[in-house]
Amino acid sequence: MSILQEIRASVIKGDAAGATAGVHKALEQNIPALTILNEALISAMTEVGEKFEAGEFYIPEMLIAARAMQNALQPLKPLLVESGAEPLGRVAIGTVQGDLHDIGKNLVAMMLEGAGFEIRDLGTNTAPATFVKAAQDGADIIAMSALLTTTMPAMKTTIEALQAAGVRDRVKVMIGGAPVTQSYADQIGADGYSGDASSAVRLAKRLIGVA
Ligand code: B1M
Repeated sequence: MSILQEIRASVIKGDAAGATAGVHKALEQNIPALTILNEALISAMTEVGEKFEAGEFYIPEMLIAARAMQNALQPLKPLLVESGAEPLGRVAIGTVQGDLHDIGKNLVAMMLEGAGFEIRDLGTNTAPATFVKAAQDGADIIAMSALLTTTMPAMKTTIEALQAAGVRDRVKVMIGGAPVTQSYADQIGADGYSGDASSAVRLAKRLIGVA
């Protein structure tokens, strides 16, 4: 079994120590951090989701796999987040109200930080009022993540709350997460959508006019 397959298997079975040790080993073998992230860690979570859908995994298995992934991300973080000079802009990022998924949101935050943005992480289950407050406090971009079809509407509610508070024109709004699409972004009046953490960086730069 290759080291990437080993890491993948460790995450799926929720072996945090094994997954983290595997990442260290892969780095020693000079495997790029992004390859480890995409081909071992994210790929493992995709399989965990498939197993959940097939009724082979339940919530506890998803939780321990998520914990293994979060642990295994730690040695990659310094490589994905290279410190920039002046911040390009301020991003307030959160998972929307009702939604507790944070791995994708954390990855997007990490990559944006690596690209030179200043990040304010609002966490999960973020109320529209919390996004509004972040906009009032000077965020340039409001970034919302949703993993559930049932929580996507909170993105619309948040944009409406920004409008109601009179700060919608002061910020750019970007959205993402597995069920989110460009057409949903257009429908709710977001300024942009991206499907993964790398394109989120390109989008954020475009939104504030630095790319
Ligand atoms: Co949940 N869950 N979960 N879960 N979970 C999904 C999302 C699901 C697809 C599983 C499945 O059925 N196949 C399904 C959603 C179905 C749907 O709505 N269509 C689901 C469900 C149903 C649920 C519960 C309702 C289960 C229940 O209670 N019956 C429950 C809801 C809890 C809640 O939030 N209120 C629930 C709970 C959980 C756990 C807590 C156990 C755990 C989360 C732990 C954690 O995050 N700390 C969990 C997990 C782990 C998953 C899966 C398996 C993995 C998610 C993940 O981390 N993916 C997931 C299945 C799947 O996604 N394949 C599933 C890896 C991550 C890197 O990808 O988050 O997509 P992702 O992020 C990507 C892109 O989407 C994008 O970039 C990231 C990096 O490339 N992106 C953005 C994300 N945010 C972005 C923002 C941007 C731009 C890009 O701009 C701002």
